[in-house]
Amino acid sequence: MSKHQALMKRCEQRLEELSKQTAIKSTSLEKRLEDSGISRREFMQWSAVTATALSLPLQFAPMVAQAAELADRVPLIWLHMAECTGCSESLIRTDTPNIDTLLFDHISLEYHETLMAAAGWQAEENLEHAMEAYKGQYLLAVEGAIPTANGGHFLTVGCKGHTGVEIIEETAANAAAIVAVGTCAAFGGVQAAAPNPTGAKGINKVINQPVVNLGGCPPSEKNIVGTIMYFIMFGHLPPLDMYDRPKWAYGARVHDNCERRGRFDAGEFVETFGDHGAKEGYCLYKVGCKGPYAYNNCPTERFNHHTSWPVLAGHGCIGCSEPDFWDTMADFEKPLGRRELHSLDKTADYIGGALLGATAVGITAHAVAGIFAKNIEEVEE
Ligand code: FSX
Ligand code: SF4
Ligand code: F3S
Repeated sequence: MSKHQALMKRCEQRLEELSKQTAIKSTSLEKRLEDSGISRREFMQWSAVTATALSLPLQFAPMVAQAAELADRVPLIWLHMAECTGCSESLIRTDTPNIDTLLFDHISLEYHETLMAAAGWQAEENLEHAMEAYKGQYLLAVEGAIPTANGGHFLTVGCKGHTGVEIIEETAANAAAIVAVGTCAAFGGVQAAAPNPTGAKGINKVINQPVVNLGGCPPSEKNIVGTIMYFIMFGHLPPLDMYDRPKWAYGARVHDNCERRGRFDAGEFVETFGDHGAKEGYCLYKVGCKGPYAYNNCPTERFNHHTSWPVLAGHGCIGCSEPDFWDTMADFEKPLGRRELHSLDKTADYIGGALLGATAVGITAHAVAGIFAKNIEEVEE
């Protein structure tokens, strides 16, 4: 049996198992789509696009559709730790719900502090009930970093005053899979920026279980929903990169798929915001774009229903999907390589150690070739 056939078989078995389970929600996805004016044809198109985004062959499109319909069999517990809630906003804050946001309604969302109506003791009981009723079955999504200093007391949540560390340890213990939504939950994010007084950490530094990291501050709705879809389809986490991010979403650099890449290769750069080059859509490298160091699918998947992404909006990428980006990518509006010469070695160490691993920066523009040659040497060593 080929790998492709084996994967299809695994997906079919998983979907068959799910279809035998009772739906936790009473409204079908079909009804939700109908109520929102989304046709079956549009739904099938979405399934094909989602299969492609997940790096699956197109033959998987009908299974994506079936998995979306069966999402009401999968309980989801979504926790908020130290963060800004931008990750939830990325997914839900929209005028017209699309299929990604509808799917978030359809999945059995048992607990979500921003969205649920319950508060206080009632909320606490809902969480305890969901953890008990769906022991070993629920998908746990966590948004935000975990403060660990001072016994974890920089963050307490709920009327019982449990610390973030305690809540994560307890909820993770019986989760079927754990998703760190956003750079804060994955790597600590801005909360962990130097000198990190609260000892903020990504969740995989707090618990000893596999965690899929969705880098991005915030990650796109596609990366959140796609990861949930993958879990529904296969019952386990997707293939991951060196920072435990799904390869289907974080396998290429922002720079590799950027629509301004031709400008970069031609040596056409914005020199200052608002200049002639900015109006013409020149490359933003010289005003600090960190697309050459960031791994994410922002140029292809975009944000807000595929409307835009940072570079299209006119600002460089700040590398928000990378560990420690707050410290390693600053200044956000200056290139790393344009710092004072005496700091170049340090910069290259940062890039080599924290960001690029063994992958060299493939850069051809004459204007910056010298600066990057130094970085590439360091990276390849
Ligand atoms: Fe962090 Fe998510 Fe940035 Fe905000 O909660 S990844 S600060 S967009 O919202 O965690
Ligand atoms: Fe795009 Fe930034 Fe790369 Fe320029 S440096 S091509 S703006 S990602
Ligand atoms: Fe973040 Fe850069 Fe994408 S800033 S949103 S990784 S373009």
